[in-house]
Amino acid sequence: MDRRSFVQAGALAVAAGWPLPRWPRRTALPLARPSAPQIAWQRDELAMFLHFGVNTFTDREWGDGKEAPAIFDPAGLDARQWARTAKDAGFRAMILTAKHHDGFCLWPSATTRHSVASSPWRGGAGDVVREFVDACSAEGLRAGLYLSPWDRNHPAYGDSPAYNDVYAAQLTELLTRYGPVAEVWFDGANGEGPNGRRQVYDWQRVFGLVRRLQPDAVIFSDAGPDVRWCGNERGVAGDPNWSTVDPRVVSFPGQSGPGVEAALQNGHKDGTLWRPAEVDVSIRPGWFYHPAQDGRVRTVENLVELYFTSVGRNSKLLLNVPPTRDGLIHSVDASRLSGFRARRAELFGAPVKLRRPAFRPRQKGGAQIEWELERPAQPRIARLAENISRGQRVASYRLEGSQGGRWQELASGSTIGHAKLDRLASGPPIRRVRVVIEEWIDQPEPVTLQLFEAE
Ligand code: FUL
Repeated sequence: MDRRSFVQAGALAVAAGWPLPRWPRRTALPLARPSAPQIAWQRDELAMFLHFGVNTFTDREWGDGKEAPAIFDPAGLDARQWARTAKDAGFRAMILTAKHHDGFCLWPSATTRHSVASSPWRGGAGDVVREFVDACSAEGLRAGLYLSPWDRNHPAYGDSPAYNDVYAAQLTELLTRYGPVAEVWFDGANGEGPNGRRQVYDWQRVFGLVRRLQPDAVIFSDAGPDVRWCGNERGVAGDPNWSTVDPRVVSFPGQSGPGVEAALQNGHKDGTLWRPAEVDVSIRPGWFYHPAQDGRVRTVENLVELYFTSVGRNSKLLLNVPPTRDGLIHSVDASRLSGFRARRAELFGAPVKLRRPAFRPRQKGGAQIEWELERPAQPRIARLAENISRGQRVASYRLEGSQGGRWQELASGSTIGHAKLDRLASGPPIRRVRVVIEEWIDQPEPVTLQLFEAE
């Protein structure tokens, strides 16, 4: 019997010291659990994506690989400004496009002359990747790198074995020269090579190389293996959002076909592997900086909305903030980010104090945990969390409040995972609150609840 066909109705064991009902494990498969790097990845909650390169100077989104390196000259480049901006806004990691589809390398690579070494920037002696990782470590941020497999410049692209060697060499440079890399980000783009040649990537080799050179890094792609794409670029994780997947459904980056989008969005309730979803979205309409989009930067309220639909849905927000031609984060973007931080502090700064948690199995199956509020309050947001180091278990829940008598529903949902944020229906002040777990997929584990009053 697999976990899908066995929805356990039983009791929920909560904080230590509470009676722990003994449920025999009746599932055939072990429950998937995260690795230590996957837990660290998820705890970051907020990461900043930086799309930067020749497109910044040509005003394009996808370069064709014919750009002259001479155009790359970000005179005022200051990676510390990127890192400070990220850190001040509460971000814990940054990911840089070391090479985008145009093939221009932001570090001096031995595999090509199409790089910063051929540009006028820092007299051809500069290394954006170096400045980026140094800035990350100076500000205590974890560094990640994006290396596009599609390369519209390299002459070997389309000659599969030859280009796979080039790509492996580039990855080796990035993963051996710059210290610890927390995340390696692979998109699945697989455009045509010269004369219509088709490049066949060797993903097993690529993933194996990352494992060998940076064993603590998580590998992101549509097909993980550690972190999966959330299936859209709108900033919205699926609901439900299982961190577990059936690896047979999306088996390589860039795969399309039936079931792929739903698998990326929702994961699989009965998935055998831990592969949580990452939400990548840009603060501007484009991934790269375009002056004409200075008036179209997301508002603070919109960023808060993204927080609810990503972090608040058991995902991680990878928010793209592209540096300008000067090599700086634009002042409009920077002020939206500090507004985002200030608004989160207002919303989540002062949790309502909860006490005397009580666990009760329900007669009709399921379980509930009840808390007393230290004083009557009108919470507007709830944050639920499972201890994901023990897997993801809750499949359906209801949050209810009471003034002392009848219970009223405040919110309901499906998955919880690392974090689930719910906006609550307004009503009279409540004195008690309870989480009713109606469905879960394995032996219950603790869930925690925080309530916030600000709107
Ligand atoms: C995609 C790319 O084609 C876009 O340019 C961007 O880098 C996005 C994050 O990934 O695959």
